[in-house]
Amino acid sequence: MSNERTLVLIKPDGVRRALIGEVISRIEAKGYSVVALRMLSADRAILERHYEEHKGKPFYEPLVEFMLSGPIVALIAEGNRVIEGFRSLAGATDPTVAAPGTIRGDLARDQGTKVVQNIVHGSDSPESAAREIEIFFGGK
Ligand code: IDP
Ligand code: MG
Repeated sequence: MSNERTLVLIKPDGVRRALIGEVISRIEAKGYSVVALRMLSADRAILERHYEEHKGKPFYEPLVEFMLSGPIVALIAEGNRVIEGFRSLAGATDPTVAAPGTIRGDLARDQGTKVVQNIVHGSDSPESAAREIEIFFGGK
């Protein structure tokens, strides 16, 4: 469907490194539309909801702490197959092996931290997208 939507987060490492424009440029250059955008300092409650599938994993607490370490940008990107398409733009979770040409492959590397710092989050399914868009853009 042409109005498919995904939730993208520019994580604190991306904001600190002044890559907001770079990430948004890649989304727009690919042809997707940015239909909502906000910058925020997430609180623990919002991050626990967002990352609930990872609760109990060894990187969960470092992940939440990392996401609390500075402001983030949340945006909704829209377009046909944007969920899959943004995951493709983002590249593999591990930036060391993420393909060159992807956001993570071009702009991130292993920093030796407990949690992988990889610039962006993108929803992984229509169900995740709906749930995550509600968390960051619902009800206010
Ligand atoms: P994704 O962001 O590519 O969808 P997920 O498996 O959903 O990857 O993990 C969420 C985030 O948790 C990742 O983007 C990364 O920051 C971190 N992460 C995932 N797996 C590991 C790991 O094995 N070690 C350290 N951090 C990880
Ligand atoms: Mg994920």
